[in-house]
Amino acid sequence: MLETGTQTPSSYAATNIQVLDGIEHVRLRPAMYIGDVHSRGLHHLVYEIVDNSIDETLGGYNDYIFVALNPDGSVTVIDRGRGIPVDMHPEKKKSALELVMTLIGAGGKFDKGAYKVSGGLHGVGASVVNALSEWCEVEVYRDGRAYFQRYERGVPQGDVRDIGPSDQRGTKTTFKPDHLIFKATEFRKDIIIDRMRELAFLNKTLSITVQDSEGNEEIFHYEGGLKEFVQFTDQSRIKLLKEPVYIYGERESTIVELALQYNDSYQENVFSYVNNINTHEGGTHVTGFRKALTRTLNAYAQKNDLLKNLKITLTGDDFKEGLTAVISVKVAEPQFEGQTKTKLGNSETQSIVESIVNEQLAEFIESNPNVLKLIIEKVKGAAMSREAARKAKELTRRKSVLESSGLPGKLADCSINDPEHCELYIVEGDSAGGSAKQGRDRSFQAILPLKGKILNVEKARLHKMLENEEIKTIILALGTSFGEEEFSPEKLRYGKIIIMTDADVDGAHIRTLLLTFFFRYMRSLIEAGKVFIAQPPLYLVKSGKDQQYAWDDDERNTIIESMKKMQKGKATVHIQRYKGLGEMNPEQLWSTTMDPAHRSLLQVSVENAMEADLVFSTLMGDKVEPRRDFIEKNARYVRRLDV
Ligand code: 0RA
Repeated sequence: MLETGTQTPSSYAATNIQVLDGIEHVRLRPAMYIGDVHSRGLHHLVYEIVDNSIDETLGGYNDYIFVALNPDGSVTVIDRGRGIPVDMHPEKKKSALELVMTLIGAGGKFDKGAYKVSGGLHGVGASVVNALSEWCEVEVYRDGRAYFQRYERGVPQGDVRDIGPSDQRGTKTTFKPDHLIFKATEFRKDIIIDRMRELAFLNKTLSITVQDSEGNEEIFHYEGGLKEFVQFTDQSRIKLLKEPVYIYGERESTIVELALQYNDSYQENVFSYVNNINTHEGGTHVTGFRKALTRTLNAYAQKNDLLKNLKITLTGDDFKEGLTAVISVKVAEPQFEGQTKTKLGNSETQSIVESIVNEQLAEFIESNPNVLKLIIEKVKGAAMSREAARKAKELTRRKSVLESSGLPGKLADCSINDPEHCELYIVEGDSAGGSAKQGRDRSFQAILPLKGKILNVEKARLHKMLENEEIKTIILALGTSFGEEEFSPEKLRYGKIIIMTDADVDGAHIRTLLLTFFFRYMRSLIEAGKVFIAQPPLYLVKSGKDQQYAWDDDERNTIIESMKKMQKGKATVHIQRYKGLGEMNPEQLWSTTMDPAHRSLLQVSVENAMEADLVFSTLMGDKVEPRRDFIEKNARYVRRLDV
């Protein structure tokens, strides 16, 4: 375009319009940028800012991140990187800092090195956080000076200012999420800590300090990196190897890091990351790892004559039992695929991972023959039980469980057929089941009473589970079938699966058993938001004809107070504590816990698969000590059991 002296919208004015348009769009459609405006999106703001500091770390310029949850609801993130540049952009006539903070999508304009993350929702940049904040302040420490700029709802409140000398280096960002945008504005320390711990495991040179609003600090720094990650994940399990196997390699600008351990459980836990992003759906890096693991271990087992008495060949699945592994790759241009954009698609990554793991695992085995023996023993056990299960299956068992078209006799099904609108209540005990059957709206609510405790799936192999009556009943009622290949979530007969147990220790245990089952074997139902926990009231407070339900102690006390005030202190208030669902009559159960117009349900979500795995392995595993510790530490939170 020709520049003429009379051209009116100067490039300065043009950037301003661009900025305001950009900010307006982010504020109008926040979900497009950060996923949602609830707790998840809120915490995403912190990750966005921290991601920039992580980029500096990946470039080799930073080894420290400080995250503070401030008492006023704002968050501060500090790093010791190079500091966001502050010099004037020659055309836009604005400080680079201002552009980074206000131009939507400007973050990518700077060369942040080869490992700029470009996946899914990540990497939208500081400008989006800024636009969604009531206010935001940035300080940059560079070249012996400190610089400052403040923004309100994304708009600069003055130019970038030099605020004096500084002997530091780095960037400090403080922002307060806008309550006009966010439905939830309270940060949860545990959620922040989970992610910061994960980042510290994934970047072993990094030290991350998290400070809560009371000033308590926790430092996350793991010199062992992924090795310590695996140890942390397996803390409640009995380990097979003294130390995790650790592999590191670089090829064609791809970095591959991996740690693995075997434990005495039957579950497999593989966590995978690409550029620090959890790839829930796996992808080529995971495929490459599995192929190399199976191939190398198999080859060495043959070579060392460890399979001589085995009449069947080992399959990839046999190597999964009791495996815990974390694989982390750094890829220059990751291609993310899959439903949630968390599956790596780069085909070259598969062969790079495969060859690095093949080579290094071989080297490791050569110098640690005992480790090979231990693993192969375990894998042979898996293979033999697979064979036993296959034979048992052939003997009709599988047919009766999974292919019979009938519904379980105990199920009181609903009358409409549209799964979208149907609900399945899984209820503890026959008496509560009876109340639920009478109280329900039978058009769309089905009731499945459970006898007692279901099997602890954390300690059982697949074919054992199919012998368990309660588990069979649940699978049949759901209609989804079950097992790695057979599970068909699209056949689910209900839109909501609601777990309804007593408000006592046994109830909590049964609920945890059921959640363990769903988490380990039907996780996609949880991920699709289909699993819920019913919330029966804890108290019935009565005074004369007035009666009200309370869901916790605070609510109970408020009700008591208000009843006394109405009736001027003369009232006798009667409080009934519900221990079991069976203490409620069908009408009460309906009106408090099952009626969609009045009930409240907890939706079960897997915020963090690693953390959820830890909870289940601790609560349901073999080791007693960690379980006791865990229960003591978390006793205060049991009311909010969100996985
Ligand atoms: C672009 C270029 C340079 C640094 C950064 C961005 C940077 C951004 C953030 C955000 C948070 N912390 C950060 N640290 C650095 C390098 C400029 C140079 O060459 O010095």
